[in-house]
Amino acid sequence: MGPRRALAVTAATLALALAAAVPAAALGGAPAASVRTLPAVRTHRRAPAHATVIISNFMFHPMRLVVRPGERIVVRNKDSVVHTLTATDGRFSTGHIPAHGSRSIRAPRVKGTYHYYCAIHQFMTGTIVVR
Ligand SMILES: [Cu+2]
Repeated sequence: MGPRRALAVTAATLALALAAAVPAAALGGAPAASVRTLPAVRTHRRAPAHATVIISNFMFHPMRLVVRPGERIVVRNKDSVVHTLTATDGRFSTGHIPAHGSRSIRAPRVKGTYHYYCAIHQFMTGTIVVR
C-alpha cells in the first residue's frame, strides 16, 4: 500500500512536471531563439559592408581580395613607410597612406578583376576581384 501510493504520487508529479515543462519549452524556447537571431541579422545589415587590405612588410594581404561592386575597402598600412594601393590602370587609388595610417576606397561598380600595385614600390602588387 505504501509503495503503490508513492508510485501514484510520483506519476502524478511527473505528469504535472511534464505538463508544465512542455508549454514552458514551447513558449520560452521559441522566442529565445528568434531573439537570438534578430539582433544578429540587424547588426549584419546595419554594419556597412567593407573589406580590409593590410599592408605589412611591403606586401598586400590578402594578395587577392574578393568584394562586392562598390564595396568599401579599408587599406591599413602597418609599415613604417608610405605606401599606396593604386590600380594598374589608375582607376582607383588610395593616394599616399602614411606609416601606420589607413585610407579607404570604393571597389569598382563593374564586376571584373583589377590589378593594383604600390605606386611607390612597384614590386608590391595585388588583385581585387569584384563579383
Ligand atoms: Cu609601397
